[in-house]
Amino acid sequence: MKQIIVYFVGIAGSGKTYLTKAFSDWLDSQRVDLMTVNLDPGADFVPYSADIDVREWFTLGSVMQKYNVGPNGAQIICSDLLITLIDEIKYEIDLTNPSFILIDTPGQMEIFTLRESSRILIESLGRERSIMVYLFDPVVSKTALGFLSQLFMANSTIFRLELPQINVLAKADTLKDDEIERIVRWSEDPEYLASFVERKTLTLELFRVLKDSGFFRPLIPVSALKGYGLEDIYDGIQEVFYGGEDIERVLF
Ligand SMILES: Nc1nc2c(ncn2[C@@H]2O[C@H](COP(=O)(O)OP(=O)(O)OP(=O)(O)O)[C@@H](O)[C@H]2O)c(=O)[nH]1
Ligand SMILES: [Mg+2]
Repeated sequence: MKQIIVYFVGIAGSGKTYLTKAFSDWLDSQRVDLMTVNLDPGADFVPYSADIDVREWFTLGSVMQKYNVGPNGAQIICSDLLITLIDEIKYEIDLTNPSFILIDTPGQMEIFTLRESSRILIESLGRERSIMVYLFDPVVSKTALGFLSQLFMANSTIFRLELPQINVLAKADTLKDDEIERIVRWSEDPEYLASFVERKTLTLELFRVLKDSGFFRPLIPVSALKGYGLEDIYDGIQEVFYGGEDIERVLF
């Protein structure tokens, strides 16, 4: 089995860090060897013991002070500084050579998805064995337009990072069963989603085109808190790498 690198990506507060922890605990329970990497220099608290942690080199606070910038400017500088750590990260990964590497990405999604350093990191660590788990925020997903917005965001990260993607409905334990059912059906059935959207310009035809363009992927309800959906993520990853799916097809 080849080494697999999993990037956890989603909007701020969507549950990336706790899902990284839950998935790492689950892999551990299955006796799969893994490493965890915290790429968020702004994290106050990381609930898993990160094998590699950018905060050992710099933190958002230290960069704000050193460069006399606010938090947003510091995020950008931190992202650029990431490039200087790539050799070190590779070295540490090669020392342990685990089956899975779980990468917890910075809180502000756009910092990770839009800055060039992330693409360089992904390329350097090995794009062909990398995948992202994209978290749909449960609160935003409750309305059809909120769901649709996230569908576009999820797909824009594919355009940018060019990685296959597993979509999960994060913190599903905070939703009622009928809400989960509806949101999951939205992810599978564009016509059903269209029936909830009251916008003249968003025609059924548009939803069908998006479906044909591969925008719709089934959402896996997960809960880091309750520990469910983790095996489904694992199965989804296996399916992408070993299920005979053509990665080009998964991507585009
Ligand atoms: N109920 C519930 N709460 C969760 C779950 N996962 C995370 N949370 C809570 O949601 C909040 C945000 O979770 P994080 O994992 O820190 O989210 P994040 O995307 O890493 O956030 P940033 O890195 O700060 O953008 C925390 O207070 C968690 O306790 C879950 O599965 N269920
Ligand atoms: Mg986090």
